[in-house]
Amino acid sequence: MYSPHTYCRACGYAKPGANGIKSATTEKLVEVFDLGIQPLANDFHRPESDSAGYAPLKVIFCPRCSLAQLSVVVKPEILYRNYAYVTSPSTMMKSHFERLIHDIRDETGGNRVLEIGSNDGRLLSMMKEAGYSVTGVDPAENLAMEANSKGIETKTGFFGEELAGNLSQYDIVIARHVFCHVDNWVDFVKGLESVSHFDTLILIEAPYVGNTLKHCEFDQVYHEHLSYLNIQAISMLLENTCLRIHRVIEYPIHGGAICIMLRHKNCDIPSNPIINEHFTVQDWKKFSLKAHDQIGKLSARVENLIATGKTVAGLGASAKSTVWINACKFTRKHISFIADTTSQKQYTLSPGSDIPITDEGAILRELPDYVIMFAWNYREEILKKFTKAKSMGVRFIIPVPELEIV
Ligand code: DWN
Repeated sequence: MYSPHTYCRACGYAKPGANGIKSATTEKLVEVFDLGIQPLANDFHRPESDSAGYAPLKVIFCPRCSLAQLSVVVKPEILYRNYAYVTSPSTMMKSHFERLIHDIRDETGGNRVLEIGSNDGRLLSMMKEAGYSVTGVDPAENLAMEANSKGIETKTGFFGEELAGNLSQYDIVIARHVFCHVDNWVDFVKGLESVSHFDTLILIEAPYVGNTLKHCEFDQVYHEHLSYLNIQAISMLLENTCLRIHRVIEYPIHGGAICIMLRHKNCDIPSNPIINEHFTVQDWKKFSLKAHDQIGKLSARVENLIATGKTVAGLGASAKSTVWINACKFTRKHISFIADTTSQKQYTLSPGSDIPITDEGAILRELPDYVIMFAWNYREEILKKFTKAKSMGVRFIIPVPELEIV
């Protein structure tokens, strides 16, 4: 189900035989954060079917390029062949896509778009409406079928050099929240080189490790997220390729993401100044202490609420919710249900627990005393949506960046 990951996928640190080190290297990646053996964050399954399994959830740190990465790689077929996460239909996501398309237009007049990890085609549908010619690639058969049924041409498969060889070249290549899910970055970048020409704009968007550390967003650590993106690691990864970092933009989506724009080295459009960053083992050790403190705080708060006869539910069966629930060892005794808009998650169980996922209407039907907002990254939109429930006494527990009750 999973294999060990022992050397840096960006700069090759600790890779035996790399950089002329003939014998087994004495270099070692540093363990910085450990949540123990955990279920797969998106393994929402019906009570009668088996779970996909469990794997160690541990972050290791590269002292050369500062890339934080997981100590194991779960087989991608297990994680993505039938994927439960669909791009959010939220207003916040729509606004983000409008901003992204605006920033792309600012950079290039190109029209042919390839999106890698295109999910159900939500972004590509918007770009098609804006006049772009669009193609998607996604390994999830269920999502590719959904996108194709909406008229968004989507190829099923894992992007890399081989799959890229069957594609043409594009003016714009987008990889949103997929690059950090990939184990073999060298192969992925070879694929990017193959589908791009000297004038192509490439966009890699991912949660930024600076925000993960700053706001202690430890619930972003799960088996899909093999790496926690920093710029220095990308810079070192690209050294022996025909690509360079062109511009970095920060976006508020998903708890604070960055979009690293790449261009070909022989493209004469000048690069923009890059964010200065420096992450250390100490930053991660501090993060780990804070994360375990946050876990203790939410766990104690919920235990206290149920001990005093209060009812607690959840909102947002996100991958992040799975991390919280298993780290706090919550069961149905603590959280009676989690409400979610995603149809394929409803009437399943939260991975690793007996907590049922149901539809959002349950909040108004059951009127729990408290609701843990596991989709805290959509805080404002959710609080607006549940104004009526709040007026009827429901209070929201927001766990990130600090435990807060509103
Ligand atoms: O990288 C990834 C990010 C981009 O998305 C993937 N590996 C998995 C996924 O992570 P996530 O599941 O934590 O993403 P979200 O978008 O934070 O999940 C939000 C969940 O909350 C969804 O299941 C939808 C649900 N939701 C809801 O029920 N009511 C969301 C909103 C805004 C709502 O009003």
